[in-house]
Amino acid sequence: MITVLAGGVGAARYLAGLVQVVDPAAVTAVVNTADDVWLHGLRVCPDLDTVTYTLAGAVDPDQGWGLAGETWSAMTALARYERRAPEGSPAGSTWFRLGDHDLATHLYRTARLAEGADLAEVTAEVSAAWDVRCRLVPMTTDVVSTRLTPADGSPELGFQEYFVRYRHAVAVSAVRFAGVEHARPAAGVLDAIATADRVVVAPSNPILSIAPIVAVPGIGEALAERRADVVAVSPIVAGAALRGPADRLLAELGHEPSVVGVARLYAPWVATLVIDDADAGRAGEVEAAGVRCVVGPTVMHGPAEAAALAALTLAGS
Ligand code: FO1
Repeated sequence: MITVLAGGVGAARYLAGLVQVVDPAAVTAVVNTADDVWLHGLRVCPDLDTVTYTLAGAVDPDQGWGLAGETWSAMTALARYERRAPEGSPAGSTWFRLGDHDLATHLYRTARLAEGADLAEVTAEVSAAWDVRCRLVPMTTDVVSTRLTPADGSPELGFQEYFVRYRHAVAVSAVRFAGVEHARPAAGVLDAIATADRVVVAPSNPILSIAPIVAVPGIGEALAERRADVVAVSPIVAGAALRGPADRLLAELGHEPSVVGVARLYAPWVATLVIDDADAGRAGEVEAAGVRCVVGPTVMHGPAEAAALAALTLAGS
């Protein structure tokens, strides 16, 4: 059994590689939900949906999120009302684009949650509807929301405002996960960590995607207990994030934006870090941080490289 801690696009591509080299039924993905957002009365879970659509072979390959061949009629129609919404009302806002077909997922999820189902049940239903054979589990069924403090003193931002509305161009002085102190791991999460042959930390943003999962009370402790079997893939290659703001955020929050910074951050609960060939010269510093270092090709240009990376993370298990 393999358990994977997963954020969005990088994790989804890693998982698509993993299911080429192991039986999908042996894989559990514990997925970040702290970038979830409520829009137009709907619960949107971007990381869960990105993983689902990618494993279903239905994701938009260029964006890495949303559905291939998507249409945008609802967003176009909504824009008519956006112009009429009172000042300060988010009603009708279109800065976060929900495709017509993707909307069906949010309609279904929101309806089931309103009926009293929890997010873990709904996630299982949604992934089954897409014929995904891995088990996808939200990190928690409680509400946890990433909030970012802009360095210029302006008001705190929700994750998607920071990420999408302001295109992560805002310098940040602090990140918190509102509600995490009262959150409980979703059913099956602790067991999946405790019983896995290997736990893999996917190449996801350490601050925005992995830290919220580890911050759920009980999950960080469970990982530390399995430390010897926890392998992470660095999302930082040659000092830069392959996508998104991970490198800038690490620096803004006082961490070195490099494989060494990632190793220091993960060291309490990760025994092995997989770094890219481009960073081979820093393997000694990774090991000096107390983390065994494996060097290899980590950049997933396509399915073949994703499968090879997955095999590298499982080597020796
Ligand atoms: N990312 C964007 O850059 N712009 C969008 O309008 C946008 C909409 C969106 C809708 C559904 C969904 O599942 C993901 C969406 N994303 C969008 C991606 C999302 O912001 C990121 O994948 C994650 O939250 C970061 O992991």
